[in-house]
Amino acid sequence: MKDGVYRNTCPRNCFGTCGILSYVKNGRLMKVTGDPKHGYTKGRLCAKGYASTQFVYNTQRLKYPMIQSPRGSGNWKRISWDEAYSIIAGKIIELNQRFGSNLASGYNKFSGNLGFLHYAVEGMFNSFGPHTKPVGNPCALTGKLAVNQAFGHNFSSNPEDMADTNLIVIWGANPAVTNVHQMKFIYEARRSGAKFIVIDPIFTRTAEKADVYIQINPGTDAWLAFGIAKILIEKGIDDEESIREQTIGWDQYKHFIHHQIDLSDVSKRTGVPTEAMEVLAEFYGNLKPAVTWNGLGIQRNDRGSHSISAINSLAAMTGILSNPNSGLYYMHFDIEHFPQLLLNHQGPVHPNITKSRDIDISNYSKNALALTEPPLKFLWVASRNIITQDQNLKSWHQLFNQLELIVTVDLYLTKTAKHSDIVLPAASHFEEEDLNVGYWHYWLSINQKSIPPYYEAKSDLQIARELTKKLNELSPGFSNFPFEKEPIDWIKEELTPEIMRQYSLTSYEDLLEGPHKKIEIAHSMPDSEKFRLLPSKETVTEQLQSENLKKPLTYRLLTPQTLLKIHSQYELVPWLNQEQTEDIIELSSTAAIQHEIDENTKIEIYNQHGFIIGTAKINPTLPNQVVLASQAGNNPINQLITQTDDKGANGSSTFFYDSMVNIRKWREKNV
Ligand SMILES: Nc1nc2c(c(=O)[nH]1)N[C@H]1C(S)=C(S)[C@@H](COP(=O)(O)OP(=O)(O)OC[C@H]3O[C@@H](n4cnc5c(=O)[nH]c(N)nc54)[C@H](O)[C@@H]3O)O[C@H]1N2
Ligand SMILES: Nc1nc2c(c(=O)[nH]1)N[C@H]1C(S)=C(S)[C@@H](COP(=O)(O)OP(=O)(O)OC[C@H]3O[C@@H](n4cnc5c(=O)[nH]c(N)nc54)[C@H](O)[C@@H]3O)O[C@H]1N2
Ligand code: SF4
Ligand SMILES: [Mo]
Repeated sequence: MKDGVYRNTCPRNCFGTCGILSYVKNGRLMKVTGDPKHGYTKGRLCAKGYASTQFVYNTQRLKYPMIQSPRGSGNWKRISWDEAYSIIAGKIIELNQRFGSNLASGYNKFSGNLGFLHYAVEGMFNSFGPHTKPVGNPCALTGKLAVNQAFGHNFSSNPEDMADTNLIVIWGANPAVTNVHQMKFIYEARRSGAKFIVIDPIFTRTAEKADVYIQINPGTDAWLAFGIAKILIEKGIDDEESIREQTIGWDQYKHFIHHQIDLSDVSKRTGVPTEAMEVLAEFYGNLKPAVTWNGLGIQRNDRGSHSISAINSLAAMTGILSNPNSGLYYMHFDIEHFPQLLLNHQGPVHPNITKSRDIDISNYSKNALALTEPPLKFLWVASRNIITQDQNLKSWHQLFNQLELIVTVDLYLTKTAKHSDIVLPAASHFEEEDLNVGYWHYWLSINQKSIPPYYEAKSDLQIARELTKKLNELSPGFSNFPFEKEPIDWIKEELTPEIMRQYSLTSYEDLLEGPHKKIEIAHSMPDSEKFRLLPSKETVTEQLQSENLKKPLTYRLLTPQTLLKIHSQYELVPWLNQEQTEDIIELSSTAAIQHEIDENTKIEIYNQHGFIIGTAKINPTLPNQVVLASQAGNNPINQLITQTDDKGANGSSTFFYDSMVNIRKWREKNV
């Protein structure tokens, strides 16, 4: 690798998808800066991005393929890549012979690296023919479906435009922690006089910056949106005729709001005083253009889709459809406009089995355990830390017991890797080529290979290529993965003439000069479409029913994202020392008094799935019914979280923020 400056892109599951400049000398990454040509991130990174050298050259990174026996013993032995491939390919082929197909082989992959070439995992499995695969999205599906239902398509406004608005209302997002670049645009709007409102059960770092903070009971946002709508409708809507024209269901919606919504009832459910609703209605009614932001936080409970539908309807009736500068934000799925050739690679046809066995990733372990003929026997884990990030961990342990071979590809020996038979060291994004597109902003950027791989690390694509060769060596024609294709070939093929037009590229090389932005960003409504106002009476009845299923334990466990990690990633980076925050459990002053708990003492939170010990922090701003804890760490909080079998009203996503726990002082005898 030549000395010099390279263009990289941070591939984390993060709103930033930041452009990075990497400074390389003697094959070593010396430092990184933000890429000033990235028009959204504008030359800045977050602390995690700036700590890239420590992420790459971390003594705890995996250097070689390793095998442990027995599984879980910690008795790891270094093996060569060839040995690893022989064992893995041998198992896949043996299972194929035993069961007559590859359905006993499957993978679990999510969001460790979101670059296009990381779909090599899916491509590699597709190349064997029908197998067992995860479908869905444990992070964002509920909201995605709700946005689709309302607008008829995926839609999220252009984030740079947020600077030019007069009102910003954030429902359940915490950008000061999760989307740091966006704060710049919010501050810009505020400097020009915009009002900034945050609605969240927790007084977050974002709430600290707001003009108005509304503390809401978790899972009740739909009611608050109905309450605001009621005040607005009763005051009289200015341009009701155009709302009627642009929407489906206006009269029904208005009738519902007018007759079924009672403000004091809303106040009881949401915990929001009527005066606060009046203030919000005043802002929504008078300040234009206005921005409404559906955070991912509001859709992590079983009423998430209702909340987003109700908020979208409020945005629709207050200007999003008619005022081009008003914005509605969630996240966009423009990656789906690309060919995604690795993801969509077609494998060989099986004589009897027409398609792969899909299992919902939000309930993967339970669904996988239910599979028979054949049961799942081989699992490949990539870009995924199941043990810290997924739920239903008891079923996961049962599933692990049933599996004959577990392979984890990762940069670090994660908790999931420790439950595997074989670990394979993954390359960091500086050690491989890739192409990245945002899911928040609309920029496309390249990721150059800027340094040689750390020890024997390889990219997921390179692993797919090499495993394919081994499979075909042992069983000719087993896989049709196009292993001869180089990363650059895959990248160039994503850049179809239509994509080049959309991102105003004349050739791939343009991206080497800097990121490119999409020229036409979808409007809220195509001319032919109408916004579908919700709720209907049925959805509200359903919501009421789900509220009536009162959970037995008292405190709702909220475990949102934290500033210095991306989920379980960056924990081991010394510059981002996380030690102090790791086992902190925050509770309200009232809960502390009730359970006679003092600050900094050891406490336990528990439910039917287990218990977690931590250090109490009394947070006087926390609602009484909420306990707050961080993800990952040594003792992952997700042990207390399970997914209900109920798919919710709108498909399936994960209901991470629906878990209930109780609190007690820690005493040795509890254990
Ligand atoms: N630093 C950092 N940044 C990240 C990540 C990370 O791990 N670390 N992860 C990235 C990923 S994958 C994601 S999905 C995003 C998520 O980013 P956000 O959209 O900000 O979502 P969350 O962090 O899940 O939750 C945001 C807020 O929702 C609140 N909330 C919970 N329930 C409710 C409710 O019922 N109503 C309301 N109004 N609020 C509620 C929580 O208290 C929390 O403050 O962040 C991304 N960015
Ligand atoms: N309690 C609770 N749990 C949650 C959430 C919550 O709010 N509360 N949030 C949920 C959300 S929003 C999300 S998005 C999920 C995230 O769930 P995951 O996607 O499982 O989260 P990460 O911790 O980012 O784990 C990704 C793993 O991929 C590895 N990795 C990074 N780059 C590569 C690569 O190039 N190749 C390979 N093979 N591996 C790589 C990382 O080292 C890491 O171990 O977590 C969910 N879990
Ligand atoms: S973690 Fe997010 S904000 Fe930080 S550098 Fe990566 S993409 Fe940018
Ligand atoms: Mo996420």
